[in-house]
Amino acid sequence: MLKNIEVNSKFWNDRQRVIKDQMIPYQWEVINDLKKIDIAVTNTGGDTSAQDSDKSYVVENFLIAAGKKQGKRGGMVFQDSDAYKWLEAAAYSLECFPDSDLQKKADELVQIIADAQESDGYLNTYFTVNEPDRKYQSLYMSHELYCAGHFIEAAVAYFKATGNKLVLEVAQKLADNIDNHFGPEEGKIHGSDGHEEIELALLRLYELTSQERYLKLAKYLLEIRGQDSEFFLKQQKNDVALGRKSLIQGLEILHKDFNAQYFQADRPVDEQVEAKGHAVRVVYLCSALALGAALSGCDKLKQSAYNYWNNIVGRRMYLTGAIGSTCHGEAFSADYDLPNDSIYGETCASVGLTFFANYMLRLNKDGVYGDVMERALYNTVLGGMNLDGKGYFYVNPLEVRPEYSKKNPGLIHVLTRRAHWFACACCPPNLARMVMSIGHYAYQCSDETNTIFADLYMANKAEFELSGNKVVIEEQTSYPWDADITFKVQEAPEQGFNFALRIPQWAQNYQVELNGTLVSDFKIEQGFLYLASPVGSGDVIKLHLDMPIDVVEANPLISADYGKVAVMRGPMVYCVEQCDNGAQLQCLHLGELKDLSGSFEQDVLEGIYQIKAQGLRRINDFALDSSLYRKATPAHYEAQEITLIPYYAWCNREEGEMRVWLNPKP
Ligand code: FUB
Ligand code: ZN
Repeated sequence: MLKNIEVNSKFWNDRQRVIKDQMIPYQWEVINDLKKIDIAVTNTGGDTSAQDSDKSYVVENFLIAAGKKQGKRGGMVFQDSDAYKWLEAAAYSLECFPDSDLQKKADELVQIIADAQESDGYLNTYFTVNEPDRKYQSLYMSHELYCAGHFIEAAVAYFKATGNKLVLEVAQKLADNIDNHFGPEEGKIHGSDGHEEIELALLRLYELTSQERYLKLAKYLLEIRGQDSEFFLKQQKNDVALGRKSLIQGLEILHKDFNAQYFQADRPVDEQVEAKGHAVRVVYLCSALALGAALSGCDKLKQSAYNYWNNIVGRRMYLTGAIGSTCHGEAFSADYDLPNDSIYGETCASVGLTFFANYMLRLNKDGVYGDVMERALYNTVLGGMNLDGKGYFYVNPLEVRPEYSKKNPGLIHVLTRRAHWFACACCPPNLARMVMSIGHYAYQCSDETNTIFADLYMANKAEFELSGNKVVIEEQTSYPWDADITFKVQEAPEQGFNFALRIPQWAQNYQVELNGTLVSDFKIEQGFLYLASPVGSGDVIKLHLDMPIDVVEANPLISADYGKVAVMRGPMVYCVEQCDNGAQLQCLHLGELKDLSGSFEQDVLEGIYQIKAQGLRRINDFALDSSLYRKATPAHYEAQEITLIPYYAWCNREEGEMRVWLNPKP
């Protein structure tokens, strides 16, 4: 296993630093109500519950639940999760950048959370304070296990980073409380939470503690989902009969058309063959299916994970690794329905897709999972934040026109400026925990085959425990800007270890050297290059992947992209912005591949590989203010040099149009 990793990549360190210096302190102030929340006038399009004040109430809610403060609990029913995600991001931040002040704050928060936990292990400020008789009875909307899952994940990370015992005790007591209430036994609840998250968290707790009961419970919660497709409906009807109110302001307690698909609960997971309903829920479920299959060896879980994977990646994913085509229910829609402008593409959903891909890689060493992981990570996940760490996207479009977003209610969820914060603040801390833990995605190991797999390239120094032996590797590279990667084995057991390097699908040409000599003695299997002989202490392995500029097209079944092309280089998707290219970006045409060239520009957008295309712009010879339509007439063009930037860096200069899919040469 990977024991420690020090990420030295400038690319990742730059992003980690802004999260450490901007986002974590900002959110600390928000959750403690040390500052008024600066929420841009936004509509995230899905969750209609509005923050009714500029207070977050997050930490105050725990104090009220603990009886340490008087007052009214505030915020959303799942407001507790903001504290938990902050704690998890802080945990990974402490791993990367030890900081006694931050640790002190986090320790205090752990104590406050512990004080709010009930003696039987139950932990949720809404139900403890407001409706103690309603615990676990409104799981379609309550987010109780969702919040519990976020706490448990945070606890695992915080315990690993700091050794804080209290956090783990609270997590185990909470997991045990859930175990006492959910399960196949008579008298227990035979269902799960409307929003998946607990399943993955229990698996992570199992990995840490080796307590079988957590694996068993995670498996139960995965398998019970959808067994009774009316489980949530029955709870809703019961709430209505008892005259209870909706737990989410603005959402009806009982929708006219109850939709079990929204919760992935219309049928059991092993019968699911399509990604349906709320996208974040789907990928959290999928992550747990994949990790659960890897940990338990269960074939049914494995098959379910594959089914979901094939549908999402084969038919419902954007070029940028965004998922979720509609704002209605923040959801998947239909195969190949991938509109670029009215997209949802929630940042959390791509964080979840990254988790899913990473766990699939653990289940089956196939490089294709690494390709999707990179696609989601380098494009949508990173596009979710400003370069200065002060703004965030919830929705991640591939095409925008600010005026339409402001005036068309169907596009109002698509912001064209990143917001400082959101009433529903799920995305920024999700992104923070992902970026801060990026080192965990660099390698995986197999003790059985004595192999280290390099999955995600980044400069780092990593220590492993492999088959009981210590291995230390230093990796040097400027990836993702080029793909010359050097691994120096600094320590290894005498017999050495097997080394496997992921060859991304975009790398058509590659070569590998061992101690300065080109090697041809390797095999390629499922997207990994396996060196023929074990490597040992002192060995230097150099991998070169060609990273050309590529022009890509979409499957013609995706009507939104039909006839269009996009530009990629390595894992990065490129886009054009109005500030570089003028307005009416739909009139631009790329030239041929040979007309594209690029260079690394340190002074542009904090250092990017920028691409220039010798292209064309259609001349608009429609008389202004006259007609919209006419008989088709041969078009005229003028030459235009087109500037393309990596998608993740868009919207860091002036507000304006942006698009990813472009016209090819006419
Ligand atoms: O419901 C909790 C979180 O809020 C979801 O994961 C997001 O999609 C947002 O709706
Ligand atoms: Zn989110």
